[in-house]
Amino acid sequence: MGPWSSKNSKAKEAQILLLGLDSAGKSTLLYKLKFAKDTATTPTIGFNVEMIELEKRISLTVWDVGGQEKMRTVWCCYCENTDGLLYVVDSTDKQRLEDSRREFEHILKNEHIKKIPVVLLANKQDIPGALSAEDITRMFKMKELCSDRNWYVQPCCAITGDGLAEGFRQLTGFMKSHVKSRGDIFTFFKQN
Ligand code: G3D
Repeated sequence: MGPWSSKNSKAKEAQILLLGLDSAGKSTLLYKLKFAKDTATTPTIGFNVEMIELEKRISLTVWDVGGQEKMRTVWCCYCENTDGLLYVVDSTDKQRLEDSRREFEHILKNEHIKKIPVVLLANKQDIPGALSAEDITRMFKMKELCSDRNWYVQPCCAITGDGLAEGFRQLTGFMKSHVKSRGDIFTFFKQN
C-alpha cells in the first residue's frame, strides 16, 4: 500500500526523506518549518535522525549524508517507505559541492528510491556568490540523473524561510501524481 492509500483516516503517513551533507542547512530548515507551522515534534529516534509531523499526514525523516558508511545502511532502511526526497545543498560551499553531488547520485541508485520524486533545495541563496538553482541543476546533472522521475530545483533560504513552502508544495504535488500513476486507491484528495 502506498501513501494516502487507506480508507482509514489514520492511514499510513506519507514519508519524506530530508537529506544533505552536514551544514547544508537541514536543522535550520526544520526549525523554520516547525516554527512556521507550530507542529509537534516527535522525539529524535536516533543519531542524526529527526522525524517531525509536517502536515496532517506527512512525516519527515532527516539524515546527514556523507562520510558515514555505517549510517548509510541505517538510513537506507527508511528509504523503503519513502514517498519523496528533499535534498538540501549549501549553494555557497563550492568545495564540497562534488561530495554532495556524489552522495546524491548514490542515494538515487537506491532500489527503494527509484522513481520517487525529488526536490533539490539550493539553500543559502541569501549569501552573495551563492550558486543559482540553474547552476546547481547543471552541476548536479539533474536532467540526466533524474530522467526517470519528477524533479525540481528550488532556490531557498532556510533562515528566512524563502522558498521552503514552494519546495514542499512542489514535492507533495509530485508525490500525489506519483501515487496516482501507480494506480493506488487513495483518499488524500477526498480529505484535503
Ligand atoms: P545541517 O543541519 O544540515 O547540518 P545547519 O545544517 O542547519 O546546522 O546549518 C549550518 C550552518 O548554516 C548554520 O550556521 C546555519 O545558520 C547556516 N545556514 C543554514 N541555512 C542558511 C541560509 O539559508 N542562509 C545562511 N546565510 N546561513 C544558513 P552556524 O553558523 O550556526 O554553523
